[in-house]
Amino acid sequence: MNLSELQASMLRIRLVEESIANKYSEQKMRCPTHLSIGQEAIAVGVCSNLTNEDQVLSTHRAHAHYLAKGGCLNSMLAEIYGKVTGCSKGMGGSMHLIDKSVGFMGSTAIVGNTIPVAVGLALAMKIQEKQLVACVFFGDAAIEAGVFYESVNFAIIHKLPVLFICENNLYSVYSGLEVRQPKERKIFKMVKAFGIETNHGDGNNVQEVSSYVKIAKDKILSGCGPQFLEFDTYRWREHCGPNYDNDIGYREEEEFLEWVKKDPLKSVYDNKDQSSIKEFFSKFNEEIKKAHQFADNSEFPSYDDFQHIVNS
Ligand SMILES: Cc1ncc(C[n+]2csc(CCOP(=O)(O)OP(=O)(O)O)c2C)c(N)n1
Ligand SMILES: [Mg+2]
Repeated sequence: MNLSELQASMLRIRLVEESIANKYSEQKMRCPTHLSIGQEAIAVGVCSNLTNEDQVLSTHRAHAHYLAKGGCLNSMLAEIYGKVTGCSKGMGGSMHLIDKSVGFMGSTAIVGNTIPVAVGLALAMKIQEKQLVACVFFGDAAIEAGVFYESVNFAIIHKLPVLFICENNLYSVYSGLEVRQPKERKIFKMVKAFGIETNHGDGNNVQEVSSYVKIAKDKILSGCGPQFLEFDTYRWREHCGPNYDNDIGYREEEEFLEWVKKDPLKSVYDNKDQSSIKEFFSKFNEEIKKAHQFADNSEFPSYDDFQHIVNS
């Protein structure tokens, strides 16, 4: 992807998430919703290097990953509206997205939970001698879960084709890294000590993310084993929900404003009046409006739909 394609993909994700935030108070979307506004460059920079057959796993904050991998927007919004046309038949909500047709293998609410699943998928790829990569996104808090260590260790020992992507947005809900980990610790350095190649970059610079991922993916496919990348970024809105929450005391407005200056979409918003960029805004806004209408007009799952899932 060239720069304008990367920017367009980030803008589409931003506008989708802003539409969710703007419409959330209508009370038609009733599931918890974790927005990744401000973090779009990692999803797009990573997924722009993946093929349809490469597989991706994600977290509770999954919208950007799902969309960047090519997941169907109608099915995502219908899922958030709890409708049967949703990607999990309306029974999973925002945190349980899946679109296997594009290699988006799922997201779950339990922190760290999808890391071993990615390792398992990579083991299958290796056994079947496929030239593919399994990529798993997780936050800075997931490295505090025991399963992270077991999974990375297994992937190293078996030289599995896994790309571990740590989105370090400095917080786990309301707890900053400074109250969770020793001050001097750098995540990518600690993980390197396990015996895996790691790297660290600016997660708000889509081209930088993309170039680190390209190198890491080439290494995986040439048989060097798993790779771990940590990218710095910042979540703009509250941990869960559509609002800003800088007033509640766990982080400072100044810190937030510093990160807003580093908006991954800065160049797009700075040129918003240019006709080519205006076209992107209107095209995506139209698509998003229709997707909300699709979700709103769809049916809720029936008891039979539920029984079908339970029994299948
Ligand atoms: C095993 C487990 N522990 C706690 C929670 C509650 N919880 C949900 S999201 C979250 C924070 C996750 O932080 P991070 O992994 O850094 O992702 P971010 O929300 O910052 O994107 C926590 C603690 C959970 N879902 N699962
Ligand atoms: Mg975090």
